Amino acid sequence: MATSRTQVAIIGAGPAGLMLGRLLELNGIDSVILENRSKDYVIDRVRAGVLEQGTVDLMNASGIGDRLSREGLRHDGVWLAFQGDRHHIDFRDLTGKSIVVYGQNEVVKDYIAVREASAHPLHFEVADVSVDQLRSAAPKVRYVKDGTVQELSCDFIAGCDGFHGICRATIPASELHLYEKICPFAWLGILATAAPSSEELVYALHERGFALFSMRSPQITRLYLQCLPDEDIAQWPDRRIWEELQTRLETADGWRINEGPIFQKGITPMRSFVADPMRYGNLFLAGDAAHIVPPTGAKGLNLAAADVRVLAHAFVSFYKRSQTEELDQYSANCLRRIWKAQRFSWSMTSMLHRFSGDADFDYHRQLAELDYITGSRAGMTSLAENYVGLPIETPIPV
Ligand code: RFL
Ligand code: PHB
Repeated sequence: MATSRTQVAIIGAGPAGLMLGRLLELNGIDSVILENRSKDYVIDRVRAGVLEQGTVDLMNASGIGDRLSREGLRHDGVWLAFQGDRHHIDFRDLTGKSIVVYGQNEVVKDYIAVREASAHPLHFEVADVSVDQLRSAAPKVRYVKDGTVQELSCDFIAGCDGFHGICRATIPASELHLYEKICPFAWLGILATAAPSSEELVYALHERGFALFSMRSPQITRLYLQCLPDEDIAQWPDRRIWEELQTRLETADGWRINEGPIFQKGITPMRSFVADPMRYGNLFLAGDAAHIVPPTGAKGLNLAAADVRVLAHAFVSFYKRSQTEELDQYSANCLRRIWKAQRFSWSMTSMLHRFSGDADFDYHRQLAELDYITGSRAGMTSLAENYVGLPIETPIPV
């Protein structure tokens, strides 16, 4: 068995692990990132698209903002569509802030490039990752790389290995409180080569269910529609997808989505999930390893970035000033923000989806909620300030 040592072992090369590795590197703290998938798989995985200002600021401060500022699409608002009308929520006017549309895979690509240009290791395709001695001052990570068993000793482990990772699963059940709510529906998402037909996102509630119009670039449209959680994608040929999207999204002002060849299709189950606390001994959980939100509020990637900002700040304060208070407060500090994001994501999800067996009463209540939100400056401001991202107190540690 080969042995080695680092200061922080990071499990997972998704946004959380990569962003953390970069912040540590900029502060002269050593880390090793271990990822069980291949580089291509990690880059090609299609996921989030909306970055809050706080996430954009983190990328800029990390020296990863060049392509983002060239190719990211700044959006100053979104549309809410129901009963054939589109209503604009003007973020800029209501909050002074905007969001940026830039694919998560582009974020990951940019971070991988800068990590690979650094002297800090990032290992893809490692197998059998396990973590041990978590309550000791020298936790261990074991893994297999190129057929050799490796043991990595460290001061801390950052569990950035997503919802299905091994880090959270290693914590004794008696030490964690898990909160979970499974949604009774899923999203069918597509990417199509078609110019976006609106400059901003459109969230729609239709009698037949939710639909979302989004984009990735001036040439690529991203669309979602609510479907059953056990839906068979084979039942959704392209023509059926377009017909359903057109029906749910069309508005009386004549707005229609542009169609084009579909080159990616997938079904995403939806849940809300929180693990509390986000720490066990010297293992710290960050991002989807600790929490999941339904994607309706576009919060998952942004929450991962916020966790990592707080965690990196706490590591810097430990290594530079020998202080442990921030590490001790990490979980409570993040969970306050996470529960607010859960609240917002759930309110968007419940306002915009048809629940199976919904009585007419509920549908009309949802329409009234949309009517209230879009007709009241207070309602619009509440949605806008949550959507653009609540302020993060912890400074970016660079
Ligand atoms: P990730 O991205 O899941 O990365 C975890 C990484 O860990 C690896 N891994 C392991 N590595 C080593 N050993 C093991 N045993 C391992 N087990 C797992 C995995 O291969 C992976 O590379 O978690 P992270 O970094 O916390 O990032 C979270 C975000 O990916 C996620 O919250 C967002 O994608 C959620 N999300 C959205 N978030 C937003 O902020 N805005 C959006 O617009 C938005 N839209 C979305 C979304 C998620 C979606 N899906 C598919 C779930 C839209 C969709 C459709
Ligand atoms: C996306 O573009 O993938 C996207 C946008 C907004 C959401 C979820 C996903 O709420």
